[in-house]
Amino acid sequence: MNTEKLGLTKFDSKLTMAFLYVAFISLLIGGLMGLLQTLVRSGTLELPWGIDYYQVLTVHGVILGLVLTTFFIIGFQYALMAKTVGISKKQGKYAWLGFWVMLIGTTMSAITILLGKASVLYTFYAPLKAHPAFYIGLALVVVGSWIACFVNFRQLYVWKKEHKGEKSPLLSFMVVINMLLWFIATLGVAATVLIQFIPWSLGYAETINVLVSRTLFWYFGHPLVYFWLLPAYMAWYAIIPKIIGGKIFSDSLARLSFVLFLMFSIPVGFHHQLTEPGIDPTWKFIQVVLTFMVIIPSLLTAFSMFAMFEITGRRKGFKGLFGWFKHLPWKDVRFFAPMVGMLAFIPAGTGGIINASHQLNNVIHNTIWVTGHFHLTVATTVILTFFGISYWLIPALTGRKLTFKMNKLGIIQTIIWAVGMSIMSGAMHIQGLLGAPRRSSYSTYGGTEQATDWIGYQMAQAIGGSILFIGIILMVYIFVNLTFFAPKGVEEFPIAEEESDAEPTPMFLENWKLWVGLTVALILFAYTIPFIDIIQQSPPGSPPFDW
Ligand code: HAS
Ligand code: CU
Repeated sequence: MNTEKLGLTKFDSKLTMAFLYVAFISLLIGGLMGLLQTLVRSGTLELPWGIDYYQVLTVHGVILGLVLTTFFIIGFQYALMAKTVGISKKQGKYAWLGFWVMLIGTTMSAITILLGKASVLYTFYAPLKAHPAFYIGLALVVVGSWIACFVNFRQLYVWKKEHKGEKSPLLSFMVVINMLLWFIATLGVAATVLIQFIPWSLGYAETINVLVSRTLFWYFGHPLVYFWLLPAYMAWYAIIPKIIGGKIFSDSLARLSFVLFLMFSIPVGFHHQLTEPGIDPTWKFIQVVLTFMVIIPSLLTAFSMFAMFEITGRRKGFKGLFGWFKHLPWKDVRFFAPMVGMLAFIPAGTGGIINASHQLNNVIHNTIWVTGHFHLTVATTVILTFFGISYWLIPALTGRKLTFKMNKLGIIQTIIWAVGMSIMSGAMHIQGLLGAPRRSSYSTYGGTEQATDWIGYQMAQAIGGSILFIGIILMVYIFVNLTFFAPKGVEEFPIAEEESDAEPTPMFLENWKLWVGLTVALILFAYTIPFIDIIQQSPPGSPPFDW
């Protein structure tokens, strides 16, 4: 079995593949729901058999935003950890336990949604009420993912004990940062689900404190987006250089940017609640400032990507201002797909900065602009990078080869994705500026002039959505091919090396106590006083709004 040669045992490969199966099945189901939504919203389709628009929207958001991402990320991270620091048999057993807990939880929540008992969207805002099994299922997914956190922490701990005084492999450091971020963030969602939603949905509590639940949700909801982004950054920093024949630009800079993400991702949830009454504007302002701090590590990342591309190109002898750019390996899908993801992140990140600007947020909040924003970030930058990873990871795990034909199909897939998303997300951004709401089914709004302006953009979204669905079918086809049918062979697991003359990475970057301590301090600073305020000043809790 060639995967053994790559430092991945059959056992490790099976583990990661189990997570990837769930991820790609989710892609297919969730993608189909997305297509249905754009068709309904453009007025071209009425859902048959009493299926409700908001039910479809919940499946879409939960299965793509929460299930696909979490499963792909945890599976990918296990492969990175196995490859860089190793995984013991015992750790592997716990990893499987986590997988099953997550899968059982996912299935429970999925059933409630499919039965129409949980059409509450992926943010499950109170007072919309779902069946208790929906919340219990979500709690299980979180608990399962915590098992993954502790397995990853343990893996690095054991490695460190055996390699005293050495710095940890970059990718294992990044995985541990991402899992720390996830663990601290999910405490918020676990608290609201366990203390508020489950008792309330079971009928033990008559009312729910809406503002507390939303605050706890966004305490989790913003770091959630960086939990999606950081695995993509892992590939950008440490894998793409190898694919293009270069070296890691700076190990220290990469670690610093991850540490900054850990510290600044969490105390910023209020930028999703800027229009909400009940939160003191001073604290909203403070969290907006912190949001601008969390932009810095992305700017550091952009800088190191450009530097790495240019240095690699010039080293290969390509001259002129942009010679290095033209000569990047555009025909290698392992590079091309993430690169298109990076390019998309330029407008996507700019949109994020607009959202975070308090005054501008008033213009776009609750409009479909926001939907456009997150389809560029998570559904383009992140997912195209995940596809880019899949082209080498799956064959490396299954002992197969990425053939010329599949590489070409991957390039076509990427182009289809870029075109479909430009149309769909572009139309969403413009329509949002024209005031069109997000999270809403088709309506003519009584034929008002403003709503008439929106319909053309809805059509464009349906066209973009249909193109994207073709992209999804292609990607699932590639997944099946790489898993079951591609010819046997050895596919490289590309991990880049550092520049040989690089300055040594300062050891304080691995001072976990310092970083976790600062993270907790920042969270306490940003949340304690406003949270006390929210609890003390809240209006009476809300009874459920049950469909
Ligand atoms: Fe966001 C809403 C602010 C990034 C996802 N965001 C959302 C929602 C989602 C989401 C899902 O402040 C909706 C939640 C809901 O359902 O209500 N977002 C930001 C900011 C950033 C940001 C400041 N978001 C993301 C990422 C996401 C994501 C990443 C997913 C993965 N977002 C907001 C705000 C809202 C919001 C408000 C609430 C809106 C509202 O009112 O509801 C920043 O992190 C962005 C920083 C990024 C950059 C870009 C750097 C560029 C790079 C690429 C370099 C390219 C290269 C290519 C090297 C500054 C790194 C080379 C090219 C060559 C030509 C060679
Ligand atoms: Cu956010």
